Amino acid sequence: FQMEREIKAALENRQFRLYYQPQFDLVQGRLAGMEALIRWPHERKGMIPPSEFIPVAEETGLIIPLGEWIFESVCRQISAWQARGVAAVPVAVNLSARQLFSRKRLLAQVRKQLADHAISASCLELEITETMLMANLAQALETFDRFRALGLSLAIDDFGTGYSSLSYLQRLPINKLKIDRSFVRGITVGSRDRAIIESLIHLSHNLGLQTVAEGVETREQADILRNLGCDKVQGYFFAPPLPPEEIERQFLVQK
Ligand code: G
Ligand code: G
Ligand code: MN
Ligand code: NA
Repeated sequence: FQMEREIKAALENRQFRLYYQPQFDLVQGRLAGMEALIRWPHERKGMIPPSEFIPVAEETGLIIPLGEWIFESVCRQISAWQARGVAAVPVAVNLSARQLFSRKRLLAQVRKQLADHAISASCLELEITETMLMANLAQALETFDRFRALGLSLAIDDFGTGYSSLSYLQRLPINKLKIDRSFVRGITVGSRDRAIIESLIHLSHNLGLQTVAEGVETREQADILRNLGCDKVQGYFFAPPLPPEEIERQFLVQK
């Protein structure tokens, strides 16, 4: 109950922050997108990792108001960047299962935020983990169809870790697969992880999907991924999740 109260208070007192982790195009080396990641700088406990409070927010239903705050903040940020004429790239937002279940509210919310901030749906991407997807396939299908109709782009997160029946890939209107970092970690020449990643990239491309490799920490990993034809990368080797001011300073150039 302690954590639940603290999450509520932190929402009311506007203590959450959104960080943004850049994604880069492996061919041109250009900024190609960003993933919004929530941060909670706690006055006494320091940074509380999302792995500690997102599950509590899920269980208690607080993920609904928290998720709304996240969408609102991301849309406000995109709009501010656009107003200042800095290069616009799509921003990905992580969705939780509970948000997926409250489809109507989620859709209404996203529509409202896009309208209020006068931004195009193509500026937003939604990420849903493969595990979540498989547990809620029917809901996900409906929700995804609606979001695609709105013009948002959709990505499967942590791909390769869930029990995926690959048949869902034909049925879902998705744009991207994010290859889980557990495969990237062991991707040396001749490794099994490399073989798996190579197959995932072929699979994605044959289905007309883009691939993003997560958790890229070394130049060697980046080079191998480029040679395998991976489209985009995200990871500490390129940039960690950063506050918006740092994103601007390091990556957003005035047009
Ligand atoms: O940034 P990182 O350690 O800190 O995030 C850990 C996990 O927390 C992510 O893999 C993701 O599942 C979850 N997470 C981070 N930000 C968000 C968010 O804005 N919404 C949701 N639902 N989950 C998030
Ligand atoms: O949503 P997802 O589970 O993909 O969240 C991304 C998580 O991965 C965040 O917790 C983020 O801080 C973390 N992360 C980002 N880049 C790296 C990396 O290069 N290595 C590792 N181990 N974690 C990373
Ligand atoms: Mn993610
Ligand atoms: Na992931």
